[in-house]
Amino acid sequence: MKIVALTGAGISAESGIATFRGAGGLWEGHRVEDVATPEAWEYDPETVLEFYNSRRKAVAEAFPNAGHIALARLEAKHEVTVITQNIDDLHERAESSHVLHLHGEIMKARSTCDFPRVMNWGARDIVLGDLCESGSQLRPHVVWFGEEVPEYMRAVPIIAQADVLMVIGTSLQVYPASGLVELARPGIPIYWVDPDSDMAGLSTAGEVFHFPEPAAGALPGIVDRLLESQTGRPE
Ligand code: BJW
Repeated sequence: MKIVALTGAGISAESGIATFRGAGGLWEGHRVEDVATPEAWEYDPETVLEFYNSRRKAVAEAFPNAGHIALARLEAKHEVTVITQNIDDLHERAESSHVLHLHGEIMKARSTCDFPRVMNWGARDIVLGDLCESGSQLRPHVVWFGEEVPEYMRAVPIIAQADVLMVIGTSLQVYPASGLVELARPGIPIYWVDPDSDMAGLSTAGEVFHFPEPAAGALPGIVDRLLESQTGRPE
């Protein structure tokens, strides 16, 4: 079976990485909407770099949790793609083989010249004065509000071909990632794993099975059943 997991900040919450919205979803008083924009970068790049430097450090110190590890285990029997909105590398460190990052990767840096180059950067800080070969300032390789989401077009056919979709730890408040769920084929099982029960963002023709639990608790059992299942349904 082709299984696609669309993940958001909630899957990394139990690894100690804060979510964006709701309790704890602030960074020193900043909302992500105020810091993760090209305008913020233009007017106050130092604050933007500090925001990402502190988050890069948090990611480097974190470990994949039982949720990330369970998803990787699914590959023993199924063709699995993880489409994540997260910029952390916890799916990769849990050994998921096919991970598509819609909103970029914090361990990479990108030049700000006309033909931007992406480079592996690792856990160290990016500071003003870190330049690419052609002399432009480096920035985190992430997608800010108002910027295009280049990986979106790669995600569309992957979702559209899924036999099973898992939607894990995302509020589905950010476009265009939020619209991907609507592209699932009618009737396919959709495992929605999120302690929040507000279905406002979840518009789909699939058959939704809600697990209102933290991902690290719920996913190991769900994965065990999917490894046994012939139909992909949680019977
Ligand atoms: C748990 C849990 C546990 C907790 N276990 N679960 C007005 C209307 C509509 C759209 C727009 C509008 N104005 C502007 C827009 C467009 C804008 C947008 O959507 N804005 C909204 C805020 C309204 N989008 C854009 O600008 C995007 N670009 C764009 O649209 O370009 C045009 C385009 C058109 C067509 C095709 C392609 C492009 C770019 C969006 C970039 C978003 N970037 C960020 C920052 C990235 C870098 C960084 O990380 O700093 O991405 S914002 C932030 O939100 C981050 C996340 O990936 C993203 C989504 O958040 P997520 O993952 O859903 O987290 P939360 O915190 O919201 O939810 C966590 C969930 O976990 C909750 O449900 C909890 O209950 C749950 N949970 N513990 C399981 N233990």
